[in-house]
Amino acid sequence: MVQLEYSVEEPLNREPDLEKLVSSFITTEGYDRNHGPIPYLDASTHRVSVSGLVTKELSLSVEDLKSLPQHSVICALQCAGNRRHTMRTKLKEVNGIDWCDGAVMNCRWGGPLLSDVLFKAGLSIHPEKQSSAHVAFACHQTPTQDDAYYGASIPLSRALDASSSILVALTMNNAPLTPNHGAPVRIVTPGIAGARSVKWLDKIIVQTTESNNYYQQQDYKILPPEADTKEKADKWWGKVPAIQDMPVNSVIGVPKPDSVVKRDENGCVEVRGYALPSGADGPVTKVEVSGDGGETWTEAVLLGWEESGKEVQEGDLKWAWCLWRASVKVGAGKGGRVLSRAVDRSGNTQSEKPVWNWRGVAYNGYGEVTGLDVV
Ligand SMILES: Nc1nc2c(c(=O)[nH]1)N[C@H]1C(S)=C(S)[C@@H](COP(=O)(O)O)O[C@H]1N2
Ligand SMILES: [Mo]
Repeated sequence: MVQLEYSVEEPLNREPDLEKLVSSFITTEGYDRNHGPIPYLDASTHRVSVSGLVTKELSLSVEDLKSLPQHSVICALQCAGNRRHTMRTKLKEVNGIDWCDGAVMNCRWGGPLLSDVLFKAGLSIHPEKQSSAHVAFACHQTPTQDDAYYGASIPLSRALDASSSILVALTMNNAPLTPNHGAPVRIVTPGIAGARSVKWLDKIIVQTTESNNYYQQQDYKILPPEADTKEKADKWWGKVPAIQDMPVNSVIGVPKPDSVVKRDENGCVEVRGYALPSGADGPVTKVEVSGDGGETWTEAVLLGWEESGKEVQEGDLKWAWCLWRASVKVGAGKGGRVLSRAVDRSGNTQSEKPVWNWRGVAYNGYGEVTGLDVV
């Protein structure tokens, strides 16, 4: 029997304090998102099978995975429900955990490339089927809130592309994975919603269809606004694609909402936050802030890797978040508000008028801090 912590009824879901989160380029204590209990697996006996449309089925131990070439990637891993609280409060009530802006972490992950693991198994798939095929990941160690297991899938084309840096990860920040983050092995999908980064991985399957799991089929999808009741949502799940790439985003971490902020001699306030590129379109190239409701914008300073010490190389930044700092003019008085907006390498921008969706996922309206008492 696998030892479990937490339960299907009450899984561990928590996010760190935002000010702390934006104080370091590499996140040491990230958020936790679980749809069931946390299993404590034995790394010495755990196995990951590779099956489906492959020429040779594999059953890999952690040692086998360590014997493949090891890669590392710094990437932001973000729950698609990050910022749901803002959608709920600014637009309309949504369904799901009330995440504020902290359901994201920027870590260094290590392990073999998924593409190398797939190459080792060899593909046995009709060329015509290859472009629409998927790679499914699963964890059958425990049931989840809505299904008998946890599963997800991504397009095979993305998985086979070594430059997409998808890892069968064994380490986080140069240490073995901890149980809450998926020990001994998880998938890490840079640029793609956290829901596809399956923890406690035990199966990789090459298949012609998407994962059948609840979290691929009936959750983590952007339903159209007309799907505004459970009955209507149920009609839409099968018609809307599963979220893969996450959209460009930015968030203000400092000052905190409803806090007292002091202006400098120029009438400016110090603001700090993080910004995320869209999918594979990183890095973030520009962040702007506004202290007058979007009339005028001031460019922020992007902090990048220099802040995090020599361990990080500049070329590492494609999948990473970017921390930023700005000094912005804000009028004195109560009810002060500052906005932020980011642009990535491909020119993707945040939504000025974000659209409501039933599950409150992939919110990327402007970053915003409100209720400031500006003195
Ligand atoms: N096996 C399993 N993997 C999982 C989940 C889960 O509930 N079970 N949650 C997913 C979701 S929705 C997210 S956002 C990330 C969260 O990863 P973290 O807990 O390490 O932050 O893990 C993903 N992988
Ligand atoms: Mo998630």
